Amino acid sequence: PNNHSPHVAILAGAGMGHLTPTLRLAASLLKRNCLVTLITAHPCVSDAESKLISLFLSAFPQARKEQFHIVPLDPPVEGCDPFWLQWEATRRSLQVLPSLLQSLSPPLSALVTDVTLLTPVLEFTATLKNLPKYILFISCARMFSLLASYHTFFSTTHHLPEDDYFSKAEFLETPFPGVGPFLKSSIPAALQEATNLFVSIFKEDGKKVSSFDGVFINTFDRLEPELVGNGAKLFDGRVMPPLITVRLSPCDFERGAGSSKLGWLDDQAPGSVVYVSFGSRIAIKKERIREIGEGLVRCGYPFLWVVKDKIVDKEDTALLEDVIGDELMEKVKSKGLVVKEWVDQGGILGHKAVGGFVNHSGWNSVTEAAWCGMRVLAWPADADQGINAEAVEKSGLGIWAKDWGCLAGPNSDKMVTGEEIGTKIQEMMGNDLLRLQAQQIRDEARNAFGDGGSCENAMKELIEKWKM
Ligand code: BUP
Repeated sequence: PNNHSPHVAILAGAGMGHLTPTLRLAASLLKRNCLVTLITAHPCVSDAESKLISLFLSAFPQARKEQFHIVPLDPPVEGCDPFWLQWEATRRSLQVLPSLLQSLSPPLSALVTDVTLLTPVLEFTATLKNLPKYILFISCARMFSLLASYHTFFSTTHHLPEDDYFSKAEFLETPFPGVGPFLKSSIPAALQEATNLFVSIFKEDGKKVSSFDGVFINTFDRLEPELVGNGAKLFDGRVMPPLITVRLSPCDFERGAGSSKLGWLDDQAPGSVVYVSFGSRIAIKKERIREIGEGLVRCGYPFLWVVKDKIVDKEDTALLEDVIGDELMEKVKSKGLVVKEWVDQGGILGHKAVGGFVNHSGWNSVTEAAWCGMRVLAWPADADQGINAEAVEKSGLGIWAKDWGCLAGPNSDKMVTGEEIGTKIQEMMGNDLLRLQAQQIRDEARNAFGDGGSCENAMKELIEKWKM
């Protein structure tokens, strides 16, 4: 960095699905000679988050770190997702932001904020008039269109009144240009309950996206052709911020966070292994975990299976045997590798032995699969995952087990047997067309993000603009 290096502050949000792409963006800016100040909340919800921040800071000693203290919600809210609570508590703890940002030297060229913090960030930076502000959107562009248009769903001139809007419609038409209707079942469950805390955040923040100068988003044309490059310029009488597509794929500093099971993978035949992981924060019921195990035993392919049955890793203390049961444990041991720990997903997806990925379609996982040309069997739980699964299916990256309902969460009562799971995995692993499509997607991703590609050029231009 020199005098002409832009200085970018990045405000991180809670949860590995948010922190991981945030640190990848920070790493990418540092590698492009920007000065970066990372702003994080203290304390983090999970151990995985604290560990990743430390790994990042050791790998990039030139990065600056600022932290602010979370003021816990008063009165405390019981029984709510701890990551949502952290988002809400963070929103209420950002009064420190103006003085913190003003104290940074050299003066900031830009601020990038996690998508969960939009309204308070605008409020607390209102005095910093000339500071360009960007959103880091950690999901797909289609989900962004839902955020930007969500408040208009309830408009009484065109739609049903709020209370029965979701109970009456199968599809939700969005007025957002270029975006087809949403399947009601793909819309996050929380956004279908008029009184949910998340609804008010989403409505309030959705109206504000147009106050930002741009949206960093990890997607590319082949995954979402109807949105990337054709992003709406105008919507609801507002000028929409441009979508800045960025490649946020696994970085070297993440490697130390978990094992990549290299020894075991090296012994497996190329393309033979099914990798199974449902992200960092989905608690799956024991009965379902056991059916998944039965399915893996039946599918006939070796597998690497990451088991998780608690939302927050600090509470995930049960022994693997107790979660899946001794009998199943014996069966799975002879056919695959089952672990209950953080793994190096980037390393695993890039290993030549791995031939398919069964996952919940968290957007980071989907884009990591796309980057590695790995076919996917999507079994979404909730949140944005149904909308992400639509992109998996439409782009040809994978198949979506739609008739299984939700993997976990409020609408996950449907019984899915081990036999069904095993058959569906065989369907994915035996599908050569899918394998080729996934490889094509990888090649197109590399073109878009490679030197001279459209995304790379846009990023260079932006950094030049920050220097002015
Ligand atoms: Br679990 C696990 N190792 O063992 P998603 C996850 N990851 O590297 P989520 C590991 O965490 P949200 C593990 O590669 C991805 O980058 C994985 O993000 C990494 O799902 C990230 O896929 C998980 O978006 O977050 O965790 O459900 O709810 O925000 O989508």
